[in-house]
Amino acid sequence: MSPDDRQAHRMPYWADFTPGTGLRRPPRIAPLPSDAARLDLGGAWSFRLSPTARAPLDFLTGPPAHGADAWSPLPVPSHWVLHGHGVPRYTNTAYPFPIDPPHVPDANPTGDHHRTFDLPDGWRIGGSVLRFDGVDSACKVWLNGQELGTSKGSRLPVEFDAAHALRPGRNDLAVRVHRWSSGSYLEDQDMWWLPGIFRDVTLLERPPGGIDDCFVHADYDHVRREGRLGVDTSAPDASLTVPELGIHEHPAGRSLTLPGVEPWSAEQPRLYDAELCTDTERVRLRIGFRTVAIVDGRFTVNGAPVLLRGVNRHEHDPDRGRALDLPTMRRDVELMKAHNINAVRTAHYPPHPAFLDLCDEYGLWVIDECDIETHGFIYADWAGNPIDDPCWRPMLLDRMQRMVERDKNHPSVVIWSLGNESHAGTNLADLATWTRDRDPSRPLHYERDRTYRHSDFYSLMYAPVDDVDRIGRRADPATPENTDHPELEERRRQLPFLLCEYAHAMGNGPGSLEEYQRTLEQHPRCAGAFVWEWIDHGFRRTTEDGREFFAYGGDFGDRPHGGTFCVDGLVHPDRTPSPGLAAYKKAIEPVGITIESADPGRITVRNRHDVRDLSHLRFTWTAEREGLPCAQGELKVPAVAARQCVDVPLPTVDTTGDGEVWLTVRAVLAAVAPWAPAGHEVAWAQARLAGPRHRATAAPSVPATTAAPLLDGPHLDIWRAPADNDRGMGDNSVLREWRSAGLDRLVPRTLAEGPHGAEVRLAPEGFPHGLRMRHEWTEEGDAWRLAVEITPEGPWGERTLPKAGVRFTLPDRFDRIRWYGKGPGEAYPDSEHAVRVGLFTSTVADLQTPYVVPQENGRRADVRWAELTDPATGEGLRVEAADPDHPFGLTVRPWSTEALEAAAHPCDLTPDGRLHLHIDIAQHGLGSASCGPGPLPHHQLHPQHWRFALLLRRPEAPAPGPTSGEATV
Ligand code: IPT
Repeated sequence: MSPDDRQAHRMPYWADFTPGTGLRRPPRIAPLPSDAARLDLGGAWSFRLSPTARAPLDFLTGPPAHGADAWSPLPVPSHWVLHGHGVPRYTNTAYPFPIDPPHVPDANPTGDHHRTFDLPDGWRIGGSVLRFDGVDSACKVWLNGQELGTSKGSRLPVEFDAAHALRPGRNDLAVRVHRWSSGSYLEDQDMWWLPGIFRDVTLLERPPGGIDDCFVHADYDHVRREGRLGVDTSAPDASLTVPELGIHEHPAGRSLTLPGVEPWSAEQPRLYDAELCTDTERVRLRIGFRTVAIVDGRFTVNGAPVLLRGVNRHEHDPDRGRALDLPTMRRDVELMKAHNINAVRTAHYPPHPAFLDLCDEYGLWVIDECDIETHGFIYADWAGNPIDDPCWRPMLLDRMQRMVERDKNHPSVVIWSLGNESHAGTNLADLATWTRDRDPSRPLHYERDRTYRHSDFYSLMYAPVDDVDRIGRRADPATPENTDHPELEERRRQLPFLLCEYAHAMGNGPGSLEEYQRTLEQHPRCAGAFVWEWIDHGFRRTTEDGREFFAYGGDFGDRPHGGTFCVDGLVHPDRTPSPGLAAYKKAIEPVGITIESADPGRITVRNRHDVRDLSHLRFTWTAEREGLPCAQGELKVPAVAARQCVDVPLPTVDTTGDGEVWLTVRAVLAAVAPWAPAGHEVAWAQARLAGPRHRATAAPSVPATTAAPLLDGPHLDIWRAPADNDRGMGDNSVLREWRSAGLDRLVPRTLAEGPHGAEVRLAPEGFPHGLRMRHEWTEEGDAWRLAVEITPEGPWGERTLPKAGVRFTLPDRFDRIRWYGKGPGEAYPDSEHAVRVGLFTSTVADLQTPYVVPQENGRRADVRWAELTDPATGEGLRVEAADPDHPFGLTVRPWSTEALEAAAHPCDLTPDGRLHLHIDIAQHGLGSASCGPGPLPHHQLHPQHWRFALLLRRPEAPAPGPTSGEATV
C-alpha cells in the first residue's frame, strides 16, 4: 500500500501518519527561561473518561451541565489511570493492541480534560503560545471552543499558536487525550502504558521581537585552553552578556574566542550564567564549554578520553508514574552522584526538561534518547516496522527534531540516540542525516541496526564479560549484517564501543559488576556501559487489610502483561537503594585503592577520574582488631592527575597480639559537594594485616548446654528461593536446571542415627544423584562442636547447586544479631566486593532486603562468628566457624525458604514464630541471567566434598567501647 493509499483510508487524526496538525508550531521549542510572562496551567482540572475516542465533544467550553456527574476533578500533570480511572498496563515488548498499523482498536480510552483560567491583567495576547511538555499519547486542544490542533509524541513538547483564540479574563481550555494512537506504535518501551497530560502545561506570552529560539555553541579547545562561543538565535539583533567572562551586550551571532575559560565536564560541571537580550525579552542561559569528539576510535570530551559509568533511567514514581516532580528528579541525580554514577541514558525517551538542567548543574554525561521504540514488531517478524516504512518518516523525523531542538543547549547532553530496539530501516538514515546537519557537535548512537551505519558507536546490550574483552581487544568477530559491506564493517571496527545496557538489575543482583568494570577500564576502545536500569517500576498499593506493597504487571488485572519484568532497578520504587546500587558504587569508584600489606607494604592510589585530580578528596585510614578500632590517621596522597596513580607508604600499625587486624583506607570528600556532605565516602579498600585468631581448645569447664536454643537442625540446605537471575530468561535458566534435577525435592534416607549425630542421603526421586550429609556433635570446652561433611554421590555431570550448607530453627526471641564478618549489606559470591570486614549489629527484620518480588536475599558473607540474642534476657547462641580461615555465609529469616519462594509480594510474608538460621559454606553466584549472562564460571557452584565445623556456645558479653563504623545495619 502506498502512503497515498493509506492516507486515503481517511484515518482519524489519532490513527494517521501525521505527527500533529493545526496551529502546531515548528519544533524549535527549547524551553528558554525568559522574563516574558508565563502562566502555569497545572492544578485542578475537570476530567471525564470515555471508553472510545468518539465520545461527544460537549465539553469545549466546560463540562455540560446535564452530564456533570461523569466529570470529576483531576490534577494536571498526572496520568488518569493512577487516579482511579481505568488501570495502568504493563507490557515488556508486546503491544497491548493488535499489530495493525497505524490503526488502534475502537476501545480507546479517551480522557477529556477541561479547565478555566483567568488571563493576568496586562497580558499581551498577540503571539501567545500554549505549550504542553508531555501528553500521552495523542491529544486535540481547544481554547474557548476554537480548535488549536493535535499532537502525538508522548515525551516531547508541543506548542500551539493560541493568540487568535485567547481572550482577556476567563478562558476555557479543553484537551481530549487518547490512550492509543498511531504514535503508540513508536512508543513500545518496556514500561507501563500511562495515558494523560503528565508534564507541564504553560501559556507563554511572546513579546514581539523576542527570542523564540537560540542554539548556544560553546566549544572548548583543550590544546589552546580556550572557549569558543557563538549563539544562533531567531532574533538577529539579540545581544549576549556573560558577566563572569567580561562579555557585555555582545552581538549574539558573532562568535568569541575566550582564553582561560574553565571547561564543563560531568566531574567539574562549570557553568557560566549568561543572558541573551533583545529590546523586548531577556532569556537566561547557563553555558558549559565543552567539545565532544571521537578521536582514533575513542570517545573524548575536551581532549580527555571518557569512560561512561552509567545507568539507564526511566522516569518513574511509585505514586505519580512518569509525572515526576522536581524534588524527585533532584533525588535521582543526587543519588546517582553519591553512588559514583557519571552518566545517564534517558531510556527510552527524552526526560522532563528539568532533569537535564540538573544534569548540567550537578554533572552527568547524558545520552539523550528519542521517543522511538517499535519493539513489538518482533511478533510480526518486523514486517511493517515503522522504521522501515516511508509512511512513518514524518512522524519519526518530527520526534527527532523535537528532541534535538528542545535539548540542544544542554552541555550535559553529549550523545544523541535515535531510539531503542526498533530494528533497522530506511527512516533511520533521515533521522541521522537531519541530526548531523542540525548539530554536528554531538555523535549519534543507535544500537539495533547492526551495520552501525547511523551510529558513531559500536553498541551492544547484555554482552558477557568475555565478549566485552574481545571487543576491547578489537578481536570481535565480523558482524553478519555487514558481510556484503566491507566498508561498513571497517567503519564499525573503528568505532568506540558502548554497552548501552548490561547488568540487568532485576531482584537480587546483578553479579559480576566488578569484572565488567575492570574489563571496560582495560581497553581504550570501551567508552563505557549503562546498567539496566535505575529504578523498579512498581506502583504503591495497599491490600484490603491495609498492607502496603508495590504492584507490577498483572496486579491490576491488566492483560496481556509483562509480569515482574518492570521491576529491575538499582533502586526500589520508593528510591531506597538496593544492594545492587552499593555494588555498582563500589565497582565504579573513581579511585582505585590497592593495599599491599606484605613488608614493606604500600598503598597504590589510582585516580580513575577522566578529568579531575584528587585534590577534592581526603584519605583516611583505620585499623580494627576483631572489628574494634585500634588506630587511625590521615593518609597523605598527592593531587594525582586524572588516570594516573601513585604509591604511598603503608601506615605503621601495631599488629602484635591476638586476633585479626584489618586496615581500611577511605577516600572521602574533603569539602561539601552539592550532592553530599564533606566526609562522604567515595572509595575504599581493605586488607588484612594480621590474624586470624585461633582459639585454644579449653578443657570442658562450663556444661555445654549452649545449643539449647536450637529447636531443630542441622538439616542439609541446598535450596534458595529463586532469585530473578536464577529464573533467567528463555533457555538461560539455572532454576529450570535445578528443578529438572530435582534439587527442590530431595528425599532423605537415613543411614545412621545416634544421640550425637546422623548420616543421611538426600536425593531426588527418579535420579541416581544425591548428597550424603554426615554431622556429629562433640563437646569442646564450653562449646558444642558441630562437624559437617557433605559428599556428592552419583552422576552430577555439569550440574550446579544453589548453595551448600545447613539450616536450623530457633525461637524468634533471639532476634538481635551481632556478627564479625562482611557487612553491613548482603553479599553473594559475585556481588561481594561492596561489603567489608567489620563488626556489625542488626535485627533479624533489618537483615531482610524487601525485593519487590520476594526472593533469595539477606545473606551476610565471610562471617567468622555471629550471635543471636534475646534482648530481654541476654540469652542466646553464638555460632563460630571452627576454622576462622573458613568463614561462612549467614542468613537469618523470620520465615522459611518455602514461604519466601511462595510469596508474590513482601507483604505476603509473615513471621512464623521461629527464626530460620541458614549457614552456608558455598553459594552459586547471581549473574544477570534475567536478561543477560549467568554467573561467570568461577562463581558457579558445582557439587564437591565439603567438610566444615561450627562451634556453638553462649554469646559473649558485648565488648566495651565503640564498634566499627557501620556497626549498625
Ligand atoms: C532491553 C530493552 O532495551 C529494555 O527496554 C529492557 O526491556 C531490557 O531489555 C530488559 O529489561 S531489550 C532485550 C531484548 C535485550
